[in-house]
Amino acid sequence: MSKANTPEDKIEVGAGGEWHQVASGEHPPLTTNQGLIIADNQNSLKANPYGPTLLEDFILREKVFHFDHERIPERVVHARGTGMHGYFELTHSLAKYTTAKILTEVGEKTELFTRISTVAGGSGSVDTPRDVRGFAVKFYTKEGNWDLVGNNIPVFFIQDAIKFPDLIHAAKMEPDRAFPQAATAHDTFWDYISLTPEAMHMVMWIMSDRAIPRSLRMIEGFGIHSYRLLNVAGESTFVKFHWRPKLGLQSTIWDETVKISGADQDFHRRDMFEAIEAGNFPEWEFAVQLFTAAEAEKFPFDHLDPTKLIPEELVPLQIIGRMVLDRWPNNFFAETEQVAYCLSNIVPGIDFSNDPLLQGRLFSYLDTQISRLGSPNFNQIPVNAPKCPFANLQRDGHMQMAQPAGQVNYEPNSLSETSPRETPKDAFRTASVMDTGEKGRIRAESFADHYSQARQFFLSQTKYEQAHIASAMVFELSKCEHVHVREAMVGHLRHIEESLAQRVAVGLAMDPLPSAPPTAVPVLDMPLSPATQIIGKMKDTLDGRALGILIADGSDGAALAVVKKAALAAGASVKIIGLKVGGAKLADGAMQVLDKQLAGAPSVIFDAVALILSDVGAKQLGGESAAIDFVRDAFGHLKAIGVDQGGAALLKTANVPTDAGVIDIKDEKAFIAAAQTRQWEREKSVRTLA
Ligand code: HDD
Repeated sequence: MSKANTPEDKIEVGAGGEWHQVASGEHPPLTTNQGLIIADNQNSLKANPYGPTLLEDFILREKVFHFDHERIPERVVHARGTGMHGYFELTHSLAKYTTAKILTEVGEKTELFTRISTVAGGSGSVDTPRDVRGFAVKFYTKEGNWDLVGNNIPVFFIQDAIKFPDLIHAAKMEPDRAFPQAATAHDTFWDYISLTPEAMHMVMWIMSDRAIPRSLRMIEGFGIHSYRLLNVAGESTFVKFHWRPKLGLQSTIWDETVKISGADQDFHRRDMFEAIEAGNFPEWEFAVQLFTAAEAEKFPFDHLDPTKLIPEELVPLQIIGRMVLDRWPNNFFAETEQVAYCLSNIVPGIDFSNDPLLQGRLFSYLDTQISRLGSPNFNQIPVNAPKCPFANLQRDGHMQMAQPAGQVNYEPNSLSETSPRETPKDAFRTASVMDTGEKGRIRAESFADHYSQARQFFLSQTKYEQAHIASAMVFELSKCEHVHVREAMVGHLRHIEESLAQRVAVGLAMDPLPSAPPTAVPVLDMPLSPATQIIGKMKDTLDGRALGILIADGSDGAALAVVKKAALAAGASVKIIGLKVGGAKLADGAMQVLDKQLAGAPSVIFDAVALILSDVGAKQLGGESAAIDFVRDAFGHLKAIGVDQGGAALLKTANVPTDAGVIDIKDEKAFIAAAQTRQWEREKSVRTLA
């Protein structure tokens, strides 16, 4: 709950059919749903002190009845999500291209609700599996709600919506055994993918560190499909939408993210909550790629194929606005769970393209809300209701909240002076596009190239990122029990890049290399696109990052204060960790209260660590496996480690070597500089890659 949003001295109560606020201390009486005041909320009505509970107890029955029905079906995909309120502000007008007010009224702030999610896991699954992140934004514009429902990856697995149910069945837990939860590392997923060559570009992205983000505040978002913008003259321009995080991109290391999943199941949700609570509102730039149909003709790929992206180097991004997330929802269920994104929520001046995946999605999202929310009136739920006027003659249905008055519920009519009418002015228009051709279950020939952009992506990565892709493939395929599935995947990799296939084959002890499947068209060497890197888009900063300082009895309080101050000044959040949360006795005898107990605060939840320890403290921690893991993992996950003499002694006990990323905290500036990035050069010394 954001402090700015809900004053702590107010709570909401329902009365007279409405929820309203009362001052704290007032304690409104607890009532039934009918308003009957309840005297005893602890004891059910019994025949006598030892006797049976009476069926007559309607207060008990009402309470338990409601509880029994509290859950609704979770989303079939993207069940685990974190939602935030915020606003969009336009900084550059696209009036030349569109009539949409949200894209033309510079300086205008539009309220929005954003939900960021994982895809495969259930609603209670961990925040940090290797997975795509959904990135859905509902803009409450003056002209109706506009839902932009994208992901943190700019391409998708499949080219046609008819394949989606199979893709998701294969990716989610296997139906006979009901595991693995929230993981693609299993046979059915890779079996399906190996038989779906169009997925190969997406495979490169999900095997990259994009699928293991450090924070939801440090991911990009993409609308993926081409949409159309329509201007006053009715001319249309194609557009792709992008979100770019102000904090830069940042990912984790695979071993680290596996351990984060154990240390803090809610790692991403908590990170977002704490940032908003602290007033560090996450922000994204909103950018567009604009291109005409004639320009699209010249692309060496079809932009209507959702397994392709338009490299930023080919069509540069134009930044036109920003999104700020500044308010945590008051109630998770009411808002984050009940928010219903529909791709069909669009505003005048924006229109769809013929992308076959987008066309299928237009049906699915509206349809699924009936299963989830149980009624076609889901649009009346506050988080889904538009904030502009709306009026129509749709009526009735389960859980109808509106009570329209009058005789007329049809159009046209001659009986009402006030009933809503068709209005061409400011209305939604569809782009006038000529579409002719032969009907059939067909895939365009221009969709046939499945490998060139996968190759372009792989070759555009830094050597570190390439190594991570190879290692991720080895990890995932090692979890496949069917050897022919592993072989089929390595066969595909040969089309993407032979050296990648070789690396993965070595990692799987697969010899000889399996043959590559036939391709419909030759694989092209496309110009590299460094904009697809994470490392290229990382920011050397502690802004939004966390420093963990490990101390014990006897630690130097002055040194602690200096490091903490420097880290805070650099924008980090700082947590002090030790054996007992109540405190540690510093060298000068003062008690230092701790933020976290060591057992619950392994180094994986921090971006950099400092070890400020006396010789006695180092000895004491040297006997604690949690402390040994703390420093070994910090080193293994390429983090900067600040040490004093005791800290260095603990490293020695843990057999952790020193290198350029292990820094004497006396030079706090050097430590802070190193803490702003990962020690990539260290990686080859700590693990075999691929
Ligand atoms: Fe989807 C949810 C993103 C293809 C069917 N999808 C959903 C959400 C996101 C995406 C972010 C969660 C929304 C929320 O937070 O409530 N989906 C995508 C992207 C796709 C995509 C970026 C490809 C470019 N999806 C896709 C296809 C279909 C669906 C092809 C069906 C044919 N998606 C759904 C769904 C969900 C959904 C079943 C589940 C819950 C919901 O819609 O509201 O309708």
